[in-house]
Amino acid sequence: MGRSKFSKGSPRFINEIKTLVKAVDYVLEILDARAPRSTRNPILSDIISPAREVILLNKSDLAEKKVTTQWESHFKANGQQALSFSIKKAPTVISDYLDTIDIKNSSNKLNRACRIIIVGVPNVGKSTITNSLLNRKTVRTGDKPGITRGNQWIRIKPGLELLDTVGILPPHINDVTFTNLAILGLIAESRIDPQEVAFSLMDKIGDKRLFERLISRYGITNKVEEDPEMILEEIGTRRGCLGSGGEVDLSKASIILLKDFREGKLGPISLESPEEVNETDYNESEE
Ligand SMILES: Nc1nc2c(ncn2[C@@H]2O[C@H](COP(=O)(O)OP(=O)(O)OP(=O)(O)O)[C@@H](O)[C@H]2O)c(=O)[nH]1
Ligand SMILES: [Mg+2]
Repeated sequence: MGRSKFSKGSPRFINEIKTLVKAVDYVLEILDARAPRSTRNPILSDIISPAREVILLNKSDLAEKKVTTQWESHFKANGQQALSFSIKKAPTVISDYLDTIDIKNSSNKLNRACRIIIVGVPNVGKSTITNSLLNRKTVRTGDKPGITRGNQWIRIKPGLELLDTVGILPPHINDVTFTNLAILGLIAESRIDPQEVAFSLMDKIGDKRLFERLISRYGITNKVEEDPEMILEEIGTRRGCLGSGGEVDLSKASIILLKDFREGKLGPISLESPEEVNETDYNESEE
């Protein structure tokens, strides 16, 4: 049923990251707390042992607290080290966490600095986390995928080096993951239809009975009967998204809705929970 979607350009980076991951002492895999399974790279989880990996669920300010807690427990129940946080709200959380790792001891044992690598799909906050560990130097961050263009080693403190990496998507992405990544804005615009993605987001909002958030955000007064298409029409009318013939441009309205979701303007919304997820939806089209 599911399509296999090849993400152009990834294999080169995947191989490079695979090599680096094997050569370092610890791996911090950053996930988006709104969609931890969809933002996890199965290729990496296959090659990293849980003892060397920490799963960091970032952007918890944008996700539903209860669901994020469930994800953290889910990973821990599977024998993985996991921590959820918002680096924006709690900028010291990772440096505090690294203090718990016995860096000095590891670097003495290794006879060189302890090396940590930060990996993850684009835009999950890898560089923001890296910056949180630096005092003066900064690396570039930005609200769109693909900001970091090359891997860079940074000396955090004596005995500790950290590598901020380029965000990569796995080479094969199934339908459920593709939809979640598209809602999060991680799939190239040329590969998606914004209206289709907005409908998928509204399906999720509807399932959580959160339509009233849309109604109040956009000041909708007409009776829209929680109908996604009508809501999109209303957003378009109210935000002046009109086509050349004066008709509402649903594509432009969809882009507004998606941008608002991504920036948290609709309130915290989780796109997937460990309970809801049907593993076969994720696995059936993977190669
Ligand atoms: N709301 C919120 N935004 C965050 C958080 N962490 C990072 N961001 C924002 O997410 C965007 C992407 O952050 P980056 O640090 O550039 O992400 P990255 O993973 O390095 O991205 P690439 O280099 O493109 O792979 C930026 O606009 C950050 O300000 C967070 O905890 N909460
Ligand atoms: Mg980056």
